[in-house]
Amino acid sequence: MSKSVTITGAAGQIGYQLAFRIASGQLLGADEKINLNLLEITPALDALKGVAMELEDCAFETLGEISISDDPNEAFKNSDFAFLVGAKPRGPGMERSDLLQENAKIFSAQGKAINENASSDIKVLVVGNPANTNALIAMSNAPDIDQNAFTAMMRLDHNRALAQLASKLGCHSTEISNMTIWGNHSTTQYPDISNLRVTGENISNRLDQAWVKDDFIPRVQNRGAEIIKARGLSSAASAASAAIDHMRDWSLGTKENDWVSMAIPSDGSYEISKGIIYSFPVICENGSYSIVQNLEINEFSKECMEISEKELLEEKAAIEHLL
Ligand code: NAX
Repeated sequence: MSKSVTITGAAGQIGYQLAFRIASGQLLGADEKINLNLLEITPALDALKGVAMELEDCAFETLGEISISDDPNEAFKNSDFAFLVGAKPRGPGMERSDLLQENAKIFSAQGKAINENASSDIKVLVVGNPANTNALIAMSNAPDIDQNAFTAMMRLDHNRALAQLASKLGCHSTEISNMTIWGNHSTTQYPDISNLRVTGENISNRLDQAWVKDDFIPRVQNRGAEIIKARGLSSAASAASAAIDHMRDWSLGTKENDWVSMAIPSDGSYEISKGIIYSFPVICENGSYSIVQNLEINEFSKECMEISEKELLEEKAAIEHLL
């Protein structure tokens, strides 16, 4: 058996990490052959050729064929998994609405190409920002594909939260479970510790609430900027790692007694408006995800969840004409 994996923006920072980790079997394990379809814009095709040459030079046991292209119709042909990483970055003097419009063009074309060419049970993860709204645009342009196939990445935020908590609590991140990030992949996201467990025990009441509100939440919300300040470049290896975590768990299932955060089409759960791609706590089983229901939402959480919902509704309004 082999699976076809498409990576867009494959010559970029995240793409360069992602392609090698996927090709080496870190997405689906050592028994599954991976064919890689790499998409770039025309001026980056030479660089992409170099990436393909390096992939060949790794002689990975799990890597089948590699194809490179600047044509989305080719790159999404029979695709089983699509990582939509390539996006237009914010240029000098560019307003947020311009950024939304520019990316809307890219993601509507890619949505159409997925609709026409991909495997009917493709799984799509949008990483390129503004990720949630880009996912909404791609989904709206792919009417023949199940809407739930379109997701956006919150796993980096989820993992960042686990790392901060592990450091505060003096434990390993794998001992922490039931963390949730609600909302948009932006600074309005809400990292929610209300259900947090350490080695199975609920400890949310034991965390200093001032630390949670004044330190932890803003730190997770602004971790991207902190990395840029330190590294001079935005997060890349951690973003690629989170993208693999997202797809792997979606395909192979989440850990028992735990959940993960994924931005998915809202079905109205927790009174979040339908028609936006919003991050919820989800459990994955047999290749699909479901929202964890009946969690208690206190006043503070409700307020934070609504702020991020409002931002996503505003983003949607700015590109409504393209849906
Ligand atoms: P880079 O600028 O290094 O790479 C992007 C690549 O995409 C470039 O090689 C570019 O040529 C290509 N590209 C642009 N338009 C394309 C198109 N229409 N088709 C195919 N390829 C195209 O950026 P990188 O650091 O890799 O980041 C990629 C995206 O991820 C950015 O939008 C970034 O903001 C976003 N991020 C999202 C995160 C998330 O958690 N959702 C976290 C990390 C990252 O910041």
